Amino acid sequence: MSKDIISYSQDFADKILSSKRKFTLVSHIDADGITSMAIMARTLRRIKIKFKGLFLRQLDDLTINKIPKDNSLKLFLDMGSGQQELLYNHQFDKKEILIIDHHVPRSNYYDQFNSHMFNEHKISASGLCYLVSKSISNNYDLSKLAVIGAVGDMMANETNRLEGIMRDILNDGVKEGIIEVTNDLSIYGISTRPIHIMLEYLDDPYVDGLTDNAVECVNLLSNLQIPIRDQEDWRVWEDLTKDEKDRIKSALSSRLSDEDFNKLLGEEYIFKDEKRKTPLRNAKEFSTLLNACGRWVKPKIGLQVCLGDRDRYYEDALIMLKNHKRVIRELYNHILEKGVVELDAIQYIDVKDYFPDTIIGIGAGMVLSKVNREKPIIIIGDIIGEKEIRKVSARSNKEQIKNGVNLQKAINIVAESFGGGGGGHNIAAGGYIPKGREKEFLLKIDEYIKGQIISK
Ligand SMILES: [Mn+2]
Repeated sequence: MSKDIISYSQDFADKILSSKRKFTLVSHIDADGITSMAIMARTLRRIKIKFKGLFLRQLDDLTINKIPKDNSLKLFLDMGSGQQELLYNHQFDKKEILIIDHHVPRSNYYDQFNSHMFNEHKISASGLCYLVSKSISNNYDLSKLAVIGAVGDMMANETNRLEGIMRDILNDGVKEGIIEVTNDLSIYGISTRPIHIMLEYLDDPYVDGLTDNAVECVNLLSNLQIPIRDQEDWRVWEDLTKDEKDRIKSALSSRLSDEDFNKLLGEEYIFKDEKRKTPLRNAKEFSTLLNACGRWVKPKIGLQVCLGDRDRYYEDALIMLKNHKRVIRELYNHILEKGVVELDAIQYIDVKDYFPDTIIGIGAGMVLSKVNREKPIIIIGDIIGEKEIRKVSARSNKEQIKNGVNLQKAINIVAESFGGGGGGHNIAAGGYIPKGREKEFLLKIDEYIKGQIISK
């Protein structure tokens, strides 16, 4: 490595500062793309560089026509490194393109700041944008946006904490006094979900007697002498005292294996400058709000929230988030209404094009306890814009795994034998198969899982 990532980010910042052109920022519509756009927009505004913004679902043959043919400097965020040939073929000049990206670069025709050049694999595009921004000026406050993008892009998922250079970025936010790192339960909803509902919704790991069982969750809390309401409102995890939290944690740990219990623990990044009991209060919920805006193709609403709107756009974003959760709930009800088809070792349902492929795995996980708990569930669905391939999502549970089920292997091997692909974990996996071969695929995966159980 000839240069380290920090000094490279400074060189890259100089390229931005020395440009006399107007800017066009082009970014992706997910949480990482939206926060990347927000970081660069704020950075350029602070130094009075004019720019326009453009969000793209992806950069391909169709969408490239949206890139203006003008003399602006096009700064690509969270995309671009893998599409340099496409840009080149569309006659974009080397002088009018800059790229900040963390996807695998395909070539190096244009100037790019890409984490793969430094062997950094746990930094988001928002993290890279922040490094550039910090080289331009002391924009430490923007570290919060960088953290949201990283959490949204699942950079913290493997170890339940941000690592490497992303950790240094996190620490900038801590030093600024805007981020607090807690090492505690790390699950969705610590700032907004009433505690009994937070427990009821636990699905990874599934907690016997609590998951999907609101009555038992309320009972547990009353047995532990933890009030679920205060005078004004339901209490959320963030409202509890350390002692109350410890009591819940030990109740959970007594119901789970050490391995499963540890899955629930990890870091949460709390934003002290945001209102309590809102989805802006922690990185997981903030990034989910942005991803919901992206899935409904309204990234600009998310951007306005990142830029500070807490009024009209924020209200809209809350509606997106509600919609997102509602669709997941509809999928859940749809599966229960239609019912699954049972084979010897699996059960399945084809949800056609009724739901976005990005959420069918979430639905499969939620519904498993309501159908046959002894067999893995497989959901097949269409992928928007794809005619040739279909999405497959599979979910299992602890008991099935004890009996030998390993969905990661099953999906990976069987999908590949059909010319598709996939993977994941033993309890949850997903992949792609060619359209028209669903029946064969299901029969083969049924055989394969039968084999896993027998050979156990
Ligand atoms: Mn990204």
